[in-house]
Amino acid sequence: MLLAYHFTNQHSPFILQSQKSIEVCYTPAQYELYRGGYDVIVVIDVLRATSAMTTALHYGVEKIIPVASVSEAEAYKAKGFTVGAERDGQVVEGFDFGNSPYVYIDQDMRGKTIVLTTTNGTKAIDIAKNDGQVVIGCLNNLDYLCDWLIKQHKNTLILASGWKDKVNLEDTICAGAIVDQLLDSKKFIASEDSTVAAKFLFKSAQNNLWSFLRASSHRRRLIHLKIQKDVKYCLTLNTVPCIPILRDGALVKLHE
Ligand code: 3SL
Repeated sequence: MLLAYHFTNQHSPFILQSQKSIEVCYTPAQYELYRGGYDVIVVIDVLRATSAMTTALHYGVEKIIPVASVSEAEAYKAKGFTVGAERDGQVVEGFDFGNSPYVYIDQDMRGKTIVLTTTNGTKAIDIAKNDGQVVIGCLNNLDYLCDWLIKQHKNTLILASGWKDKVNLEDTICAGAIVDQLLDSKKFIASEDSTVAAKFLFKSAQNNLWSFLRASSHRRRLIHLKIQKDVKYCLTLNTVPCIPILRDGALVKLHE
């Protein structure tokens, strides 16, 4: 508790009754430790799922139905839906597209409903979908999302998608950037070490974000697939003023 107060409220010795929690869960594998008690769950998968979803809705896709498995995606495809599927960074054979944000920039997908399954991002959405209001975060919508979260002022969990249940650098840094803004507002408090560590990592990285993120293991994986353009896009801050929100099983653009 002492750490929490010191960490969050350096100018006041009191934790305000009205402060809400902001915490970070590093991977879907740790989610059971956090389940319950959060009103808002921010799912992030910077490379590339949540960056692609945010871009899709910003560029006019009407709805994204996220599904956890390739077999669910196949069932939608059989019904005539436009379906994207990615595993290990690559488009799954037989599907229309994978996980590149440029799909939605380069093609006109306005007004469409699409179905999407990805290695980690849609799995994270799936495990959290019944536990609170799920919204989507990434570096592309960072400030816009933080402003909205501060306005909501609710107990908030950031669920990083990681890589196959392991921690990853880009999601942790993005989580730390969100924590930093929410704590700065003085309306939130953090007490878990995962949250403190994410913020410290972001603080160490913030003036040299690109070099830090160059060390990310998933960036190296994606570079082998020759999609540097996607990586650069996903690691760029505040380019997309859009918050995807999960409503009735589909992600739609939040209209304030
Ligand atoms: O893990 C995911 O959901 C994807 O973002 C992975 S990839 O960026 O398409 O490789």
